[in-house]
Amino acid sequence: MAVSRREFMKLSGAGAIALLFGDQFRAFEVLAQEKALDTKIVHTVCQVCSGGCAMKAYVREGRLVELRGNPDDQISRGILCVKGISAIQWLYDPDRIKFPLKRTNPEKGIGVDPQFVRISWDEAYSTVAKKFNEYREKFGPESIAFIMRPQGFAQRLAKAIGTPNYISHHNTCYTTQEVVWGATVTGKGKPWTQDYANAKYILSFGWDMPGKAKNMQTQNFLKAIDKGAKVTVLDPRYTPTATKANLWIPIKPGTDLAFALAMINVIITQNLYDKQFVNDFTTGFDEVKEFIKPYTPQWASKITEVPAATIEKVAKEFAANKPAVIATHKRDAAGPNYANSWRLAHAQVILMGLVGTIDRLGGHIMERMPKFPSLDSVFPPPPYPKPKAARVDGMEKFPLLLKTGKGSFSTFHRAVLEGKPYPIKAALVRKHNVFAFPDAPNMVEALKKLEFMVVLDVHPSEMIQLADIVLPDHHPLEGSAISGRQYFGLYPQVAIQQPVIKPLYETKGFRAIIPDIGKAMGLGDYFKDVSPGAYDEACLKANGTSMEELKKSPNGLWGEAKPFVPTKEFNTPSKKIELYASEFKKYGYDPLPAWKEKKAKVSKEYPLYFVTTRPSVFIHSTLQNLEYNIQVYPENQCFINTETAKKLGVKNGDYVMVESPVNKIKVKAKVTEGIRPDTVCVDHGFGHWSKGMTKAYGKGSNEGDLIAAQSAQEMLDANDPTMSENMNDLCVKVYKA
Ligand SMILES: Nc1nc2c(c(=O)[nH]1)N[C@H]1C(S)=C(S)[C@@H](COP(=O)(O)OP(=O)(O)OC[C@H]3O[C@@H](n4cnc5c(=O)[nH]c(N)nc54)[C@H](O)[C@@H]3O)O[C@H]1N2
Ligand SMILES: Nc1nc2c(c(=O)[nH]1)N[C@H]1C(S)=C(S)[C@@H](COP(=O)(O)OP(=O)(O)OC[C@H]3O[C@@H](n4cnc5c(=O)[nH]c(N)nc54)[C@H](O)[C@@H]3O)O[C@H]1N2
Ligand code: SF4
Ligand SMILES: [Mo]
Repeated sequence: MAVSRREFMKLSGAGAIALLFGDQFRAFEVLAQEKALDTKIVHTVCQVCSGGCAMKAYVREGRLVELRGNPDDQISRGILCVKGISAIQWLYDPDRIKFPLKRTNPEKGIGVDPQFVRISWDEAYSTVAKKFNEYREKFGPESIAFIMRPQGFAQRLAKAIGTPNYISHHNTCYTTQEVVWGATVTGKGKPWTQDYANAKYILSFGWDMPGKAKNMQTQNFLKAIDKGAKVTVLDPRYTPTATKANLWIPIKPGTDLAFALAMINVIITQNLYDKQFVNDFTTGFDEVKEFIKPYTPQWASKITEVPAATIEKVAKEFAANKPAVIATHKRDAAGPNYANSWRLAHAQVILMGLVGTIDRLGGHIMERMPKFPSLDSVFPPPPYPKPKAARVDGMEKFPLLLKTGKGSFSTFHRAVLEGKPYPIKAALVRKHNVFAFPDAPNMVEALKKLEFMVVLDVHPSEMIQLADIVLPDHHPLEGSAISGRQYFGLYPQVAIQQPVIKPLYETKGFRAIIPDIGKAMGLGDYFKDVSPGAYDEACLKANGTSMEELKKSPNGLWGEAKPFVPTKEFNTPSKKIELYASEFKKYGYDPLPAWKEKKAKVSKEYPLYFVTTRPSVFIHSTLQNLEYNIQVYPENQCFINTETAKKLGVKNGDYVMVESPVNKIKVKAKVTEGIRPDTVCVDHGFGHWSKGMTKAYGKGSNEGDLIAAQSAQEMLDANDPTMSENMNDLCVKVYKA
């Protein structure tokens, strides 16, 4: 960028304040308005986070100058968050990967220069094909792992190769919730539509989407507050969400389950539940009634350190203020953080079942998305070879998770390091950086052990530094797709994602790259006629529209608003919300969320609880390389209570060591009243060591280095169906660096 942030702020003017730190980015708006006449508007979809906000891109003389929310979109409603607006800087970041690259330095590791040289796409494809085919023949197809989000085109390639090893990050993210909602309500996963705007009472067990600038959730939350909703937040930290709450309860980490169980106890014993809803739409009430007897507020008070009267008050308010909702997204206390988190997710379903706000306005809504056919139904493949081996990560032993096709992480890198049950030789990686894995240093060791690694990325990430072949993906603003409004779907609506400018470099779209690799490997039969355009067209056709119609749409959207009709049947074996989960029972898990403690306890050696969060201006380890974002939040911090800091002789701004049983990191201390004295918090996403990321390099540390990687056996012993990585279930010590 040619102008400094200060100049940009001046340019943007005092009145142009946008959502959460958006002001400095709003300078683009001024530029756009100056020459409004020359400006072309392209409708597309934000892909910075999974939110999928539809947006309008303002393009002048071939250059993108401004991004705004699309006002007709259910999700963005005309507003983008700070991360979405940052996509402009990301698109034009000179550090981007510009063409395919080949590693010439056989040595790999942190601080080792890969000595990449530019190659053609043809050379890249033929090298990948030759190597993958070699490993397939010599060590079996299972020796090739895919590390990427589940995606139809890539899943087809994995199946055509015959490898069962399709690994994704989700058991650090949302599989806890996914499995529990699947078993008790939806038959598939967690619904991502929440009608917070119409809720009268919002209860958060660590939910803090306003702190993450999650657009649609934050907008709806703020609307509810404007309409007078009451908000109660349980979080060991004083979060941005807590600043808006009527009541903030700095709960002891990992004890929310006790709080939730006691709420169920109060609501049932005091007859406060919605009898009609419970009767018509749930099963298992009698079992819950019996099960919940010992879990009184007095009992929970001892565990949570919250007065029994407060627990009782929250329970009564939750039952009395209809509709009441438990705000939850992915990694809050019901996410993959503690050994008991999946039980908390279940207790939350029970609580919302008792007050009747599942698939009702003001509550969690099973999204009314357009139904897109699977790739295999549009382009029936020749028979796939049967995988000859079980997955290396042991996921078959977790059948409810296996059904979701998502996970698993730590068990993967342990398997690679140990070479058991068989060696993994090669990997194809996309949209995953090394910091996503718990115990990242050992993940790096595992990846170093691979003989051949292909990475698709936009930025020269740490994963890229370990690659043998680098394939440059289009930046999301250069790509094409259709989006089904998964993150807020009150009615079926499709948004078009299209290139806002011509690709700047020699990049290709991911869905075009995958069939090309398949064809180069001699697996062309699986990719006959398979193209992103043809597939998108089939998805639109299935919904009664076409690409031509969508392209002609004046707002880039298809689908009329429809009145909300509440569901009468849920997708469980009984067709009801299963408070007592028959699916859990069937697979040998607790059918009711009996109290279990979190795993790690504070000790003399590790006297502090550890929690994580992430700043609003980044998405995980992405966006740190943007000049303005990194200026707003230059490095991650260890949030520590004033009293605790004093005892440790730590002042605000000092560097401290945070040490866990597996590792230690150095971070800046942020001394604050806004956290429990027995807890510290370090934000995620920092510690970039790739020199290609010139602006992010060397800033902060990776908090995940402190987190132990579990084995499949440890996960089995915990009898947790979700393979949770228990990302906050550890204790640490802190001392001056
Ligand atoms: N800006 C930004 N937005 C993002 C992302 C991003 O990286 N940056 N990532 C996106 C993705 S993929 C995800 S999964 C989400 C993640 O966002 P969140 O789901 O908010 O997860 P975290 O940021 O890990 O924050 C966890 C919260 O749980 C609290 N917590 C920890 N332990 C306990 C406990 O025992 N009890 C209670 N009550 N609270 C506890 C922490 O204090 C913290 O507030 O955000 C999404 N949005
Ligand atoms: N320690 C710790 N670990 C965590 C978490 C935590 O809080 N703490 N959070 C967990 C959670 S919730 C999640 S969702 C995961 C996220 O983990 P990741 O999905 O790995 O997130 P990032 O670290 O942002 O890395 C994403 C990579 O994909 C690249 N990328 C982004 N967009 C594109 C694209 O369109 N195409 C291609 N080819 N590449 C792209 C980025 O440049 C970056 O290198 O991390 C998990 N791991
Ligand atoms: S919430 Fe922000 S980053 Fe996510 S899709 Fe919407 S605008 Fe983009
Ligand atoms: Mo996530």
